[in-house]
Amino acid sequence: MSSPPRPTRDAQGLTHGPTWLPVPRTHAEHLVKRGWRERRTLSELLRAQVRSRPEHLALVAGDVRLTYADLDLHAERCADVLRTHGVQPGDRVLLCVGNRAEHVVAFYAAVRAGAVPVLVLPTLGDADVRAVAVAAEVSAAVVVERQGRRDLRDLAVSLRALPHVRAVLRPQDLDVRSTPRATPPTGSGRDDADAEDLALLTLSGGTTGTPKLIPRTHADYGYNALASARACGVGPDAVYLAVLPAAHNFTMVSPGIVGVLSSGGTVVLSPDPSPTTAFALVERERVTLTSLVPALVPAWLDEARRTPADLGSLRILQVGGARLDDATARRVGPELGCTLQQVFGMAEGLNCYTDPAGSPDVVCTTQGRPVSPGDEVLVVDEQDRPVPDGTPGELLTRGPYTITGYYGARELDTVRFTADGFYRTGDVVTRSPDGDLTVVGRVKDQVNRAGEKIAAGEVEELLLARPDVRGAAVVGAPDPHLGERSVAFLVVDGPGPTREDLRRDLTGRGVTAIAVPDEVRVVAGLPLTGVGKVDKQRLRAWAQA
Ligand code: OOB
Repeated sequence: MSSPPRPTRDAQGLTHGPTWLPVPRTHAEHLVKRGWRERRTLSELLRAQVRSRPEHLALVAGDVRLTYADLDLHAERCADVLRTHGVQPGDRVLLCVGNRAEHVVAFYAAVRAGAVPVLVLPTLGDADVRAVAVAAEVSAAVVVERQGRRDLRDLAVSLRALPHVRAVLRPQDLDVRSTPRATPPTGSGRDDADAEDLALLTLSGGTTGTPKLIPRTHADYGYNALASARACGVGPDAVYLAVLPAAHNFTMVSPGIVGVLSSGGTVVLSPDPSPTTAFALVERERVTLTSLVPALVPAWLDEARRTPADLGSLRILQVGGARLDDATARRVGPELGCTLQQVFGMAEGLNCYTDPAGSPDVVCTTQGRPVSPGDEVLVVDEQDRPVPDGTPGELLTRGPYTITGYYGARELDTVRFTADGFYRTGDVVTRSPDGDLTVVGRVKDQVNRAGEKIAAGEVEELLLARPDVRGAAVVGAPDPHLGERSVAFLVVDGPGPTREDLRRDLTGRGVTAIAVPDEVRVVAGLPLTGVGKVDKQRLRAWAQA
């Protein structure tokens, strides 16, 4: 393969030349022919619904309730606000808004103006947000002033000082609380974009270093959203509750906000992920679908036992973003009275789902199958040689909505993608003969104990099977004798097990003695990343302390 063109930087540090590589035209046409690529822009997908059901409820957030016609009008007005601030087609616009109506309005407004929203979680640190703004060379930003206890006003000031930034707006500057009905909505406007254009930049889910920018096009993101909506049975009667951060890919496109709004359903944004807030919204809005990370599931199951709220409308609970242990998975159906759907996805593309009508065994022990027949998956050993079904190996993937390179990071691309364009996920999986994938860990998430490699994920699964263990994470800590020793952080009911208890329990279950954690630390809770995945970086630091 010849090396792709490289961007260059001028004296002010601005880049010129390609920062991302579109799929070659001929391949894009092949994908369109197979039905694996959307031909309309994200904005056109929304407009089609505005035309079909203008008075249907599209978005609920706090006291804001917008019909499709309202949403269309607000997006149009907000696109004008962005244009007034100098935003032009192709410009990047950073959105750090949180679970507010303005996140959705500004997203569609930016897209409508032909600009490229850069989706940032309000929990991302100031330095990382600035690094993202610089890497994407954003020309404008919408930044919330406060998120929980966090004050983001200094961040907004520092973004304004960047040479390429022309405007930093607050959500209230977009004024979605008033109802503009001056011009009747038609859903007939035109966009400054083509389906094969860059639609948005989303951030990688990694917990190390500055997040990488992921370029997604209208064609691939729209297809991702609609294929996912089909897999989840989402149509106009769907009411989706966004509990996780709205800017995360799970909440945006699996099928999430974009999938539901492109299918004529209703999106409800929860201001926080607590089950009390969420259950009240489920009852009030007759929510049919919601999505969680595994760390939230035990608290939801506990609250379901005592809540007075009627959860009868809830049809599917999606769980993904990290491995859901089998024991908790089996509790979801009986205790919440809805169907569990496991979702294994990544901002880089690939989305896998379990079949809502599938056998409970498969639904509770696997993370599903790729949503598109165009998705290719390989499970390989260290030499990239395919391993037999059932054998753990790294998952490589290529497909109609999976990127083949990051944004403006050509060096990284050579490491994270194979020469023929497969993305190296870093996830260790097994594949069943039926094609169901089970995630068993991360390539590097292991403890190297005196040369024996212990897969952290496997030990965590064993620990979580104990009735007194509610949360478990295993990391390595430097050890003068072993090189690394394994430390298990446990969230427990009651006094919790000692190391000796675990040794007896695990070896009694036939587990090799090496897998028994060398040290057990009981903690009140596991540290989580912005979206709610266990933060192993922090745990490694704790383990060393
Ligand atoms: C989602 O996206 P990201 O980009 O924040 O993180 C992707 C990584 C995957 O490579 C994998 O390591 C992990 O998160 N992951 C899972 C998982 N789902 C994601 N690991 C085990 N079991 C699962 N079910 O996290 C994301 C994007 C779209 C939909 C759902 C999740």
